[in-house]
Amino acid sequence: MEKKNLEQRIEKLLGTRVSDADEQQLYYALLALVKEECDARPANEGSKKIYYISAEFLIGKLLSNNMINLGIYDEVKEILAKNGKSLEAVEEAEPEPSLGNGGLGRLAACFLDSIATLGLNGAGIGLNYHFGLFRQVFEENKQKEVKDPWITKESWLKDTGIRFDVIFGHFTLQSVLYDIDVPGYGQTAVNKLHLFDVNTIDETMVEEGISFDKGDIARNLTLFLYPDDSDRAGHLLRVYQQYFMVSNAAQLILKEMEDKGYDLHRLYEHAVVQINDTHPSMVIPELIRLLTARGISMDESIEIVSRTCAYTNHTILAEALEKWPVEYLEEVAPSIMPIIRELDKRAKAKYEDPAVAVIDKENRVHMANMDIHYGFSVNGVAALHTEILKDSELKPFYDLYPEKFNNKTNGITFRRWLMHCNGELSDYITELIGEGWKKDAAELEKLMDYRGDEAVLERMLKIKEDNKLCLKAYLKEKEGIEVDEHSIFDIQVKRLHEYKRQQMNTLYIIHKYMEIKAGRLPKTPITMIFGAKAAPAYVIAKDIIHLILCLQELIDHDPEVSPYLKIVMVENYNVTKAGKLIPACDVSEQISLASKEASGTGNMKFMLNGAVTLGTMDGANVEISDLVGAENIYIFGKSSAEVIDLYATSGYKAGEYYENDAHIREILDFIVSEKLLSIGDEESLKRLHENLVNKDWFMTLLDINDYIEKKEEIFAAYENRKEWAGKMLVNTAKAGFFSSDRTIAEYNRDIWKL
Ligand code: 26Q
Repeated sequence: MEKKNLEQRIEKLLGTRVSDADEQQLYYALLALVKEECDARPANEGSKKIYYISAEFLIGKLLSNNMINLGIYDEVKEILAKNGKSLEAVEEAEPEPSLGNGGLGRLAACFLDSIATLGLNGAGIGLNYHFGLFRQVFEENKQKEVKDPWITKESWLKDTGIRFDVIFGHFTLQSVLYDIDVPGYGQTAVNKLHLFDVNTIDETMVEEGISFDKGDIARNLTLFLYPDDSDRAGHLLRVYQQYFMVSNAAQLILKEMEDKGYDLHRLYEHAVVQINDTHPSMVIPELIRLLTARGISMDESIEIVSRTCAYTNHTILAEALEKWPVEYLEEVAPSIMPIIRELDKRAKAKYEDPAVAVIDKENRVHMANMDIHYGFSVNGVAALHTEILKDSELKPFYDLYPEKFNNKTNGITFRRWLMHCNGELSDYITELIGEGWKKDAAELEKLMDYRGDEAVLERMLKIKEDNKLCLKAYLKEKEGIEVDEHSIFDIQVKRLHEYKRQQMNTLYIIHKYMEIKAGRLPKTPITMIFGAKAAPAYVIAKDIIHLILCLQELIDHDPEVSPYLKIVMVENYNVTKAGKLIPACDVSEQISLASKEASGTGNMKFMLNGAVTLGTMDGANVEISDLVGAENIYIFGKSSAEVIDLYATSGYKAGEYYENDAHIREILDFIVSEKLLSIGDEESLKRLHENLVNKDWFMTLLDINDYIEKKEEIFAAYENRKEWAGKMLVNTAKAGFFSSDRTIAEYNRDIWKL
């Protein structure tokens, strides 16, 4: 970009002087500038293209990241500053697109950034949800869901003019394709995120909160991401969304292939489809359908598609492995049902084991099973996760197709999760080791040379303190919450799920509260920060949020405890808030029940920003632990092998821990104590207490004592500031492995072969 013209270009787009414009005007002008700049750049080319299909792309705000990638961020910041404006204030004007739930969606967004940054010919394909995930508000210490519109008159969306028909059982809808540009860091070419929508969508049909008529598909199809799925209408709507997404994807892919004049008999030489969890799995039968409709035989079509599609598994939780009743598919997508039956017939003819059937005895289609038989690659998202898939969860498949299985440990884009969210640390790293790490994250290892350098360690501590001050100001402004920047910032932010065990962290807080009440005070005050949304129909998850909020209120009003312990539950945790919280963190809570967190990616973001992990040997924590060494991480709890064994033998009984351990009993009973019942909702607190004592499916009590002990240990370690700074430095230095550039390079080397 013509550098000296930048200010003039912005003023032309503004129609006024920068100094005279407000933040909203500046946002729109910069949005237009970035879009113009992307338009002027070529697309990545190549004889083969990766199509990353995903029901979620949790892209977050794009302005600053796109400017970083285009190389104009610093200059725009300066231009604004010169005119008395701050880029941070302009960022506030951008609405955040919440087009994902959590890890899987955010991973897809990081991958798009890295695919573009590596200059690979690729595109994302998904849906243009008008409201995305709900916005969370707290009322009476409970989560309430409200819609979260993000599409304003001017936005990142560009109408491509491309339209396809999608034929459902009872009607046909026409799609509208919007594109969002994806510039890579330091690249001239730009990729696309393709988001399909329907032109009949009706935003006015949303009633109270996030409820709407689930039956009116033409008007509701792309209103929300995964609406409440507690009933049949909700399930059907999800299947409608999925088929709409993949039918459009398949039509777009074949159109691009035909436009280029490629021979569809050799589709796999020019296209590779990555199926992000099972949500896009119907792309397999849909592609087969379209190929047979073009005159290619069924045998050959199956062969072609099987050589084109690859599947990524993100979870071993049974409830997340999709199995759709044949009856639903008959209603939504009758044209692919004969193909799914054919795929099932062929699989059954080859393999008798009912565990690998595509259609099971209850007449449900197992999406993952279809993906594994009719795809050429199956990958897990962290080393441990892939081993668990091979050894237990997908063992029957591993026995059939060992060559298809591979691991791709997740990663994160350092452009957003360091350069943008933690400018001070980024600049300091550059001062120490040069610019190279921005293109090759492995170079962060060079920081290891400074482990014994007191001045460097001091500076690391100073930067952390500055970031804590920034967060303090942000929380004060946004949530009206006052925190002590001299306290330890202990943070657990992620979706609320029992397996992630926010409840265990909460039980620790009760423990600490009782300690303080008994006069045993922490050396340094502790601030426990949470951020988490619960699925609207997930009752126990909402009960846990309620407990955290009630404890927050209790402690805030207790002058004996509040100087030493503070709970902050941030409202509506999202990508933007993650960017503010992560740089300020001292202790990163990664405490899932071993074997249950496929990878985690928040753990990587915290580590990169110099937080020390308190975690179980689960997901990517295992790899973090290997990288930083035992002195620089705090690991506790039972191993995945022990946990898997406990499930297999039904060997865990929460009630026994409750009966036999007086301290555990005391902590748990506090949930239904007079003190809490006078603040909170009796039904909710009693239900949670009862669940923990009698069910506790994710084994909180199994690890609680170990956890309390380790947490005391990590807090004690914090007191030795110099040693702590050394741990921070090692964590940042070793985080290079978790760059999504590395992950994408591996996908390309082993799977996509572009
Ligand atoms: C499936 C069927 C019906 C309804 C909903 C779903 C559904 C929706 C979303 C199932 C799964 C998801 C999202 C899963 C997810 O985010 N998994 C996370 O993926 C990350 C990226 O690989 C990992 O780091 C996390 O460990 C994993 O939990």
